[in-house]
Amino acid sequence: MDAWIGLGSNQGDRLFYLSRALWELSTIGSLRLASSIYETTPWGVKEQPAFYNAVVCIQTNLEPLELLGRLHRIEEQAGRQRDIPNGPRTLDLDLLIMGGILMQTEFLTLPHPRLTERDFVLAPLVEIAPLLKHPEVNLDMQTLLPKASIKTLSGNILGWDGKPVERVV
Ligand code: PH2
Ligand code: MG
Ligand code: MG
Repeated sequence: MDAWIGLGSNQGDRLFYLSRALWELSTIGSLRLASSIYETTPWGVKEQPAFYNAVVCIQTNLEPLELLGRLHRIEEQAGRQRDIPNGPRTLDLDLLIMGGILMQTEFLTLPHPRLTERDFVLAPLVEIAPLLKHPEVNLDMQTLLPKASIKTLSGNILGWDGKPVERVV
């Protein structure tokens, strides 16, 4: 099943944390797609450093809660502290969409409940999967991005080598 995962970092060496997470994710499933890295202004808690955000797709046979556990372990390895909600973090891995699964539990909601609002998730998704349908609202990513209420894109886009790339989403 295809699992779409959002990556974020705004503490320490952001490129290092994202790159190591990309590697770790490639050991969990087979890596199918990875977006560029978007520098974004923080949403939620404003007084914190800018984020690097990206989205990747891996194919995996894991169940959603198993995959979530693996993501948490990778976050912990990156020294992630869970203290301030929406506050600074070395690494955040969010399970966004898994196949067509709709689920709502104490531990995990799929698709991610704030996915449709956040341009820092939708812009990288539009880059790699413009026609991917949100399994609940049934609209594709390129349709959802212009409607996003949370606007954080700074215009700076990097490749995984850390060098700027030009891409219009
Ligand atoms: N993540 C948050 C809170 N705010 N802002 C940006 N720009 N990017 C994020 O990934 C982000 C955020 C909570 O996970
Ligand atoms: Mg998270
Ligand atoms: Mg998050």
